[in-house]
Amino acid sequence: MTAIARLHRSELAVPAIRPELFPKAAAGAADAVFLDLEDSVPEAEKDRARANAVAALGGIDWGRKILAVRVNGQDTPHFYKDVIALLEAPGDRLDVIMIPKVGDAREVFAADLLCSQVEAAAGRARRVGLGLVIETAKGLAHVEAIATASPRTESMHLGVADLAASLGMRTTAIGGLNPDYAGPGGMLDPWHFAVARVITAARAAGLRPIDGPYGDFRDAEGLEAAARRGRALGAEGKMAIHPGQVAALNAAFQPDEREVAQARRVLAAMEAARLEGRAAVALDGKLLDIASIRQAEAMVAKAERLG
Ligand code: 1VU
Ligand code: MG
Repeated sequence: MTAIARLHRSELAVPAIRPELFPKAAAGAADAVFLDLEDSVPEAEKDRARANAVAALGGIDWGRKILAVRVNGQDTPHFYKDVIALLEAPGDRLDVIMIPKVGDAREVFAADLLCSQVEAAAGRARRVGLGLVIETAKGLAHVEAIATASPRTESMHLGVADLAASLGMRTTAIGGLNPDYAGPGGMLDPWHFAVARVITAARAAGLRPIDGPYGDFRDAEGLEAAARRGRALGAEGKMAIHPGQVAALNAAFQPDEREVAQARRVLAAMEAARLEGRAAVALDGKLLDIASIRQAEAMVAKAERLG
């Protein structure tokens, strides 16, 4: 099972209660946009936000972006209404339904079943995808089973604020470092375990792993550093909560020319080695072996996909 290869470097959150932001998000450079019905919408505004999102699916030109709507959680009275309204809406522009606070595989089966029923009843030809947000201790504990529970799933997303609350992490920040979590060499990343765990489960299931947002949207340096950390571990992209973060994320998750050129050198060196009947050689004083081919091919393939 491998999710459709889509460009997913940046994913901008847009509160569905603020429809005046939709055209700005559509015109911006984010690879993915999600209209949020969940935690950026007050309880009393849930119906209005849902109606705004439904109207925006066909009412706005979203270009080639991944268009997602984050519905309310399955432990709320809104979830089924959100899914039904989105899938009964005319047109088939919606790419992904994002489900927050996924706790175990049964919740994914239930969501898949509901989607299948509504799609069949509405005569939708195109199957909607799922984006699963891992942001609770329970979800993190079951992340591998969650990742393989439905063939609809395309991506897994780390939700840092809720995860911090659920794990009892002592912070009110959204992403970033914590001075209490410092080693002798300086700051350590308290999100490391969760990020690595979600990336591992997602990659093992052929899904796109998307790192959680960096809430301090005026701190460009902190965002850049957080994006580099996610990228270093294998994240495909990162959520943005402000349009000012999008360009930096697109740049961070784009393989750069030097990296791609080096990957091509690795492939050339390994091809030369193969012709000599060898599988382990040195390039620039460093070991290359057959695993190096897989690393380099993954990087070149991504660069080619991004054009
Ligand atoms: O220059 P203009 O006036 O034309 O535009 C403003 C503003 O309207 C626009 N803008 C956005 N456009 C599209 N999508 C957005 N999310 C968005 N945010 C702002 O950009 C221009 C500059 O805006 P600003 O600096 O004046 O920002 P505001 O003070 O208006 O808004 C800041 C917040 C953070 C409140 C806003 O960006 C926002 O609501 N972000 C998304 C929040 C969200 O969806 N949270 C839930 C998902 S993330 C999560 O779960 C966290 C763990
Ligand atoms: Mg959340």
